[in-house]
Amino acid sequence: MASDKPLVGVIMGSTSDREVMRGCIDLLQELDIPHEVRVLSAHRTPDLTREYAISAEDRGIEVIIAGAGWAAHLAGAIAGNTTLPVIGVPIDSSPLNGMDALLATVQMPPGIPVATVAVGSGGAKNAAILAAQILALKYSPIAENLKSYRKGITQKAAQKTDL
Ligand code: RP5
Repeated sequence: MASDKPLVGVIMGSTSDREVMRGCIDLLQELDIPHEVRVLSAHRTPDLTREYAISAEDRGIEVIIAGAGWAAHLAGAIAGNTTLPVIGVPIDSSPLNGMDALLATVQMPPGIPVATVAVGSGGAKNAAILAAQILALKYSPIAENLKSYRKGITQKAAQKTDL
């Protein structure tokens, strides 16, 4: 992209979520989407989380991706404080293997949606692609990168049809 100003805010509840969210960050990089990464927690740093959500739009952020495990209120807490699209990644860091995070992230009350992707690292990657698809409506270089990426995975899958 011509500008390096972050369009996507990637936040996660703990530094321990970093490995799962790595795929998301790598894909944003691969698709050449300017982004920023922060560790924020709905429970441990509620004031900072609210401040991040409230200020994101004015700082030029257009999509927020929030990954959290256990009682994962991070994406919902962000969504309640901004009208930017929020994508939630339920992280499989608890003894319930992310089922708790999935329900906490996806079951938002009417009016405050969180676009929830799959649990764990697959979901983290899809969060980056979904963010790219939202941004591609406005930024043609991102639309082009997305098309090449899709072509790549289609070709790779097609090569694997003979066992
Ligand atoms: C959540 O609690 C975080 O998103 C993380 O998945 C989980 C555990 O955090 P740590 O105790 O490892 O910092 O808030």
